[in-house]
Amino acid sequence: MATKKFNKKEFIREVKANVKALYRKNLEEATQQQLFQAVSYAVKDEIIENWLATQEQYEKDDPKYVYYMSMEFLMGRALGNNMINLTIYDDVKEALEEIGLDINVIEDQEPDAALGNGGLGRLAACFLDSLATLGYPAYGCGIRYRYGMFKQKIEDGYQVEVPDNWLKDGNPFELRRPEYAKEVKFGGYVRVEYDEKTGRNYYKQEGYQSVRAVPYDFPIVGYNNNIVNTLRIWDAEAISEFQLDSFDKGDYRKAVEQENLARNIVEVLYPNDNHYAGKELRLKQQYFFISASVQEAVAKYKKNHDDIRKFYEKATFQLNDTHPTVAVAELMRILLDEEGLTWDEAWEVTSKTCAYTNHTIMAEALEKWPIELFSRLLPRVYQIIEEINRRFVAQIEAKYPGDFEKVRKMAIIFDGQVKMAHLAIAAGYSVNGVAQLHTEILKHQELKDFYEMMPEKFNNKTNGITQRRFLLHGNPLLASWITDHIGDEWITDLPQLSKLKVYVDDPKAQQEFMNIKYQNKVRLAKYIQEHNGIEVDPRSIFDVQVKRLHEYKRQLLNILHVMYLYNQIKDHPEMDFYPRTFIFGAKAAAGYRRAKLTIKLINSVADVINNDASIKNKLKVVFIEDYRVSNAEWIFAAADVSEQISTASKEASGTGNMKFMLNGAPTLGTMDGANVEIVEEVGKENAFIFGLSADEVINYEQNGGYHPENIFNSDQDIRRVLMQLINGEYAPDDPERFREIYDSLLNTKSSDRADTYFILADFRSYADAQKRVEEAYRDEAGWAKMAMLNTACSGKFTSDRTIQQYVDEIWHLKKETVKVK
Ligand code: Z2T
Repeated sequence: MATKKFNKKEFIREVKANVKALYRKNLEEATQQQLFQAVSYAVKDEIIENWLATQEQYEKDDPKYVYYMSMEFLMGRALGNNMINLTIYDDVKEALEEIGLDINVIEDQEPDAALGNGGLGRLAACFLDSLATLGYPAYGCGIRYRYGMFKQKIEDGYQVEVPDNWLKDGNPFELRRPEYAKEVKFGGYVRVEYDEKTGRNYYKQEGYQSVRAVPYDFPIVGYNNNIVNTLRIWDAEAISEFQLDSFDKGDYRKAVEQENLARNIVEVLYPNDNHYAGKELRLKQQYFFISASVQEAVAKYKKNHDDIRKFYEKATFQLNDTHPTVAVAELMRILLDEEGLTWDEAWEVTSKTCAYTNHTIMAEALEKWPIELFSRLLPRVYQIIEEINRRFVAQIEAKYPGDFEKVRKMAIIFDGQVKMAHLAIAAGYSVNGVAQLHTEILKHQELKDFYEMMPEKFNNKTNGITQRRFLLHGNPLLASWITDHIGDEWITDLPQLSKLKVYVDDPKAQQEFMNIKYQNKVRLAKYIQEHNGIEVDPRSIFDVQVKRLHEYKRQLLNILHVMYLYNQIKDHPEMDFYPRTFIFGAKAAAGYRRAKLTIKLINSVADVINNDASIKNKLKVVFIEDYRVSNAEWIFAAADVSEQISTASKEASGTGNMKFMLNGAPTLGTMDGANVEIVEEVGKENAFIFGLSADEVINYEQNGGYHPENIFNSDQDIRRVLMQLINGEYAPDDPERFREIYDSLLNTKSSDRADTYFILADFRSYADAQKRVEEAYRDEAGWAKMAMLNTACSGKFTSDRTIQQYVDEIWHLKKETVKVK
């Protein structure tokens, strides 16, 4: 099984040769960026043989593939991860040292591949890692955005978005594959022709515009198993003039339009997490990569098979939320119009191929396209969806005769809109949620009607994360400590971490464990000093909330509590208070005003508190600029406390919670998403749980009875904090600045109920839980034990387990093995 042996001399020679060939320079003259490129090409060389061997083996075995269809792949950096999975990290490190290079500096030159927003995109990346490591044939299918998630600058406390030109220096790991280019058509109209011979109607799209989809392949290296799968992301190019239909030759206006279409389509990732904006260009992006990917999947199948009616035996499409759901109709179109299947034949194939994952119950995230837009952009695909809807509605009516309510609630097309979730559920063979609680809410609340009609489709797949990136690479000190104690099998079998349980009461192990945490805090403190210019004390409690900024995630609850603590310390300077550093990291969607104002609030509170010498460094507040995958690895490793404080029922799963746990940070959180399962694994005595339950929240939402103003009136600490939002305490130059936030908590004049996310309802119990954190931390041995237990009990949350469950219960793939020649 082991990979072929690493040859240090050869590797060094290759790095030198690459610097020459790429930049006409010697090592000494090259910039760090150029050295990064040279090293990466040398590592790519190590990958290529395995990549070839894997694809050859697959070709021979003719396995079933999963196509993981996703608008987002939040990959982060590739170099470090590839070296880790090739098991050459330490070898390369040594080789580089020999020629005077620091592997950390080299790795730091690589821009993150930030082709995603947050949890959903990072989940896709973890899944690819696990698929390759477990040896399952898989393609990631997505878009090669020219600009990924924006870079965040903080200016005067406000977020400023800077374009992420991640490809500007060239991307060493990608491979352009023009031989697999596909044409994707937009607009025009559908002409129907009746064929006397076959007695069938034929549908042809005419007067359309088209773009050329050109795939770029990224290697996905399995851990120590010679397997290399492929992430295939599509770039858009203009159809060059000599490829135009003879009909269109000389049509200058059309040529220009098609060029613009190509340029716009893959230009930039929409920076919205859990929010649907309904933009036409977004639908174009969706159809663009889906049409190209489905065409490619069908073409690949047809190379070795002639009965397209058995397509589903060799391919399954996992739809990462509804964003790729147009795949349902595109597959139908190809089967009907290009492969000549009957409707029933095509439907059988499609409904045995497509499966759908739901990632949120937030209503504002639901994709509902206006018919006008949809049918104008995708006229033939729309016709097909109309027919799917007609038949589905007939099914509903047959099952619930006379119940028009059911049709109203469940139809795919209704009220002038195309409802993508309904399409995905009606057409797919599986519907899954991403944590137990989330799946229960889907079955009994959000998707109740669908669950009642087709319960067999519904299942849960609790999310997971890859320990290769978030422990082995991100926390090398802890990784090697663990390996010293229980061996290294945890790298591919995370539940083995439970073997650490025998050490949790051992004072020496406790000390070593906490010493590693301390060193990671020193590493993060340096990063904060360099990037934020704030000095933090690694001996203070590092209390961390890093995730996208969203009202339901309640960063506001956290910072209001910081304001409350500050009041306490000012009022009672003699009070015993264990020094705390509150660390935030979060990007707000560019158009999400209230989220951006919350960032300003956090930074304003930080300004006041960090510059108040009277509190003697008991409190620090840090907002880490440009939170992203690469700095996340360091942040998780350094955290003492994991803030997972969403309003119960709103966070489908969360995955950051799992990364903290793996790195030994107990959860301070609500009973929401996967927190519920984390507590189940580690025990509630090793977490700090507070707040309303999901049932209580849902009950308030459905029956009313929540009155935040009563809390405001009866709790003077809370009232004081809220008043500080509007008395200029944190905005002396403009006391009205945070009025909107104050209003959101108390005023019903906005269209929503006041305090939509139950911040006042949960404030006291949150403050109590924070108090328990402080008490627990004072007990050094007790805390060390709790931290170690979190790591030891995190085995369930590997994405290897999640992927194995997808394979066993949804995809039914067979494991491949690859021997290296
Ligand atoms: C996203 O990151 C998530 C859900 C979305 O619903 C969209 C985006 Cl961009 C459309 C997140 C969930 O909020 C989070 O709870 C979950 O852990 C993650 O997806 C992966 O399932």
